[in-house]
Amino acid sequence: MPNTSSRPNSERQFQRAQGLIPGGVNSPARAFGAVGGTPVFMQRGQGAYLFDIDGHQYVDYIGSWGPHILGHRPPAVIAAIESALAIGTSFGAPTEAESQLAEVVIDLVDSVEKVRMVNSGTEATMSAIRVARGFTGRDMLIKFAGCYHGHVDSLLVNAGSAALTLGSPSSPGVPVGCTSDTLVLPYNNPEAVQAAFAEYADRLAAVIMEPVCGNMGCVIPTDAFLQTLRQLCTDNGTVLIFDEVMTGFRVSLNCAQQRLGVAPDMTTLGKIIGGGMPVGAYGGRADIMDAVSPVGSVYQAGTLSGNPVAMASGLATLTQLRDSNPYPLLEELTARLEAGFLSAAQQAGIPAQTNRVGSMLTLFFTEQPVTDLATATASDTERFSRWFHGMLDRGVYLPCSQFEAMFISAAHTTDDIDQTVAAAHEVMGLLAE
Ligand code: KE4
Repeated sequence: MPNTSSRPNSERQFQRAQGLIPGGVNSPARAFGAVGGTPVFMQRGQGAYLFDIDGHQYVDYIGSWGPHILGHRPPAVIAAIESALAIGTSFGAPTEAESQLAEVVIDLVDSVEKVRMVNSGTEATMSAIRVARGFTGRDMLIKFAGCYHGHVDSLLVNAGSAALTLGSPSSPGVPVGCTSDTLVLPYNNPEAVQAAFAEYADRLAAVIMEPVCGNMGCVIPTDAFLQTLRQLCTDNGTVLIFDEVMTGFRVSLNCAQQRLGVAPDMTTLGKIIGGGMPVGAYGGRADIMDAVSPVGSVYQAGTLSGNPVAMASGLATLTQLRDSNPYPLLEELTARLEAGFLSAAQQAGIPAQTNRVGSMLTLFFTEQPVTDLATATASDTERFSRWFHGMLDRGVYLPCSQFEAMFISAAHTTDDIDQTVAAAHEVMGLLAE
């Protein structure tokens, strides 16, 4: 079992970074805030592995928070990026590459008839909401507690004090007016959705949700929840937005919507669509998407949207996923890991639950099934922190929060899984002490 616990260079670089960048990181998720300790500074990635600046190797179960479903530096993706670089980086003019990626997205995501490229998942969800509001002429939104859709003002919102009271900002800097049209409901609660539509139907522009949630840890929707949402949105002309930034091309080549059998009106994408380069996208029914400038009057724009290098990376990624179909392997490897974690917890007498869809997996330290934010936050986060560091010190790089999903890639091997499970048995034994 490797011992990666000594990381003096990461300590030094984190000290330096904290004087230059807020918290020393360019995204809070990387700051180890939920687990304590010093973030690991990485030197490079290759296949299923990350290598830190202290010379340690880790089996990577974050994959840059989702994009690297093929592992780090898949040859075809790197070759495509290098070819694109040979002819330039960005022109601020249309290129064929944008149409090529759009064609693949429209081919793979049945509910998407037109699509607009942006540069991040946040841009995708922010734009989709604006389009839904412009298309319907309505202002109100429904989101669900525990779902995260990027740092969009109208979605950085706490649930109202009572079930059907409108939300309040969850971050300083978000004016009350930005969230006063947002209703926050419990996930997997069809009755709450029915009550909200009974109260606000003709004011609701959109419902936005993670079709499989990854941001309270992995939480799986019930069929009743999904069917209720779909029917009420259809009956009331409310736009159903599936935020597939995490699940898109992850839980199936055709996204969560195909796996769940529910077609949204709009879909947002990110992460895998860029293959590690900055790409987001939003798309959906043509009548809705034609509301977007310059066809319609809903404004959205971006200097680097659809830049050829990012398009090449995304196109090579989706092409390889379509041609190689790694999904059966991903199911098998992730199921093996899930079984190994549960077995290790059981042998150590540690209460644990797992939720898994495809190669998205979360191990919760709790006795009860996790079906929404309330049951997720009942997990033992102190025990999770010890689990995280115990695994990290044994060369296993897990998401640094109980409320994230871990990801397996097509580059992982059965050996990687079995070594991870062996480390899990050691750490669970320590947790039981
Ligand atoms: P980005 O703006 O980070 O590309 O995407 C925002 C976003 C939108 N929708 C969903 C379902 C998401 O999961 C995300 C971003 N996910 C987080 C991790 N849970 C990214 C990690 C980070 O913020 O650094």
